[in-house]
Amino acid sequence: MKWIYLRHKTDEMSSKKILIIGASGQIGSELSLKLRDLYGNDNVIASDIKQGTAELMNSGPFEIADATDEAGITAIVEKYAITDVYLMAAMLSATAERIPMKAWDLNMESLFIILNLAKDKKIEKVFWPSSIAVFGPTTPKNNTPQTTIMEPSTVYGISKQTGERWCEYYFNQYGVDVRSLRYPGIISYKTLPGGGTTDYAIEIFHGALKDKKYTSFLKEDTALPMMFMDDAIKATVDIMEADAEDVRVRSSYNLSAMSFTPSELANEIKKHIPDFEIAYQPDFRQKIADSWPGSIDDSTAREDWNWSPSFDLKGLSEAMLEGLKKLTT
Ligand code: AKB
Repeated sequence: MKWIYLRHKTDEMSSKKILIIGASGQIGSELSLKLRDLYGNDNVIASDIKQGTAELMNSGPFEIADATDEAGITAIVEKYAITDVYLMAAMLSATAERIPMKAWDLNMESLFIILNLAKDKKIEKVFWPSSIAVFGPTTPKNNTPQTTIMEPSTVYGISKQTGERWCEYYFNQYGVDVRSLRYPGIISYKTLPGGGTTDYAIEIFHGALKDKKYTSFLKEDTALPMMFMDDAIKATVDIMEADAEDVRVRSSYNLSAMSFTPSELANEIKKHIPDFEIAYQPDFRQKIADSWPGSIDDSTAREDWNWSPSFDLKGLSEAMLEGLKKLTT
C-alpha cells in the first residue's frame, strides 16, 4: 500500500496538532488511531459526544465535546493550539430520514463552526467527509462522473451537497484549506456504523459468522459503491497530505474501490461459509439506496493526488471474516 505521507519529513509531521471530532464513531475511531501512529499520540486529540473504546481513550488525549457547541469546540482548539481538524461527526442517511431537522442541524452547524474557525485562522486545514448520497435519482447511475446532475432526495444527501457548496465557497472566498471525499459505504469490523443505508454490508458478516444466515434490508440486485476501511483511511490521510495545488476540487472528490449487490456479497461469503443463507426483506432504506449511484468514476482523485484502492470484494471479505473471527475468539 503506497502512502503519500511517507514522503513528508518527520519534523513537519510532528508540528501538527490534530483534532478529530466524532472520534468514537465508525470511521473516526480507526482514523484517530492511524493518525496517532503517524503524528504521535500526544499530537492527536480525539473528541466525541460519547466515550470511545479503551484503546482510543487510553492512547492519547480525549475530550468529550458536542460538535454543534461552538464555544466548546473553540475552547478545545485553543487549549491544544490545533492546526488540523477532521470533522467526522454526522447523522447518516437512514437515521436522518427519521429526524430530518436534527440531522440538518448536526450536519450543517458542525461544519460552519469548523469552517469559521479556519476562516478566522484559528486552524490551518480541514477534512470534512461528503458521501455518494450527494447524488440522486436523476444522476447517471453507472460510473457516476465527478461533475454531474446532483438532485439528492434524502436529508443526509441534501446536507452533504450543501456542505460541499459551502466548502468550495470558503476555499474560494476566504482561502480556507478544506479537503473532502465522497465516501461510498465503508466496511469495517472494529466499530459498528450507525444509521446508514450501506450498513447491511457489515451486518451480513456478523450474521454469517454468528448464525450462518442474514436477512438483507436491501433487494438482492441493489448495487452500491463500497470500500474497506483501510482504503478509506488511506484516502483520507493521502488527501490531507497532498500538496495544496494538487487538490483542485474543493467541493469533494468522487472516491471508489468496488461495487456489489447483496447477492454478490452473499456469494463471496459462501466461498468461506458454504452453508450461509441470505434472505431479502427490503424496508424504507431500499428507496434511499435506489436513489444512489451503482458505481462511481473516481478518475479525478486518481489524477490529482494519485488515489488508488487496495481492496476488492475478495480482499474485503477475507479481511472482514478474519478480523471478526479474531475479535470474537
Ligand atoms: C450511509 O449509508 O448513510 C453512509 C454513506 C453512504 O454515506 N454509509
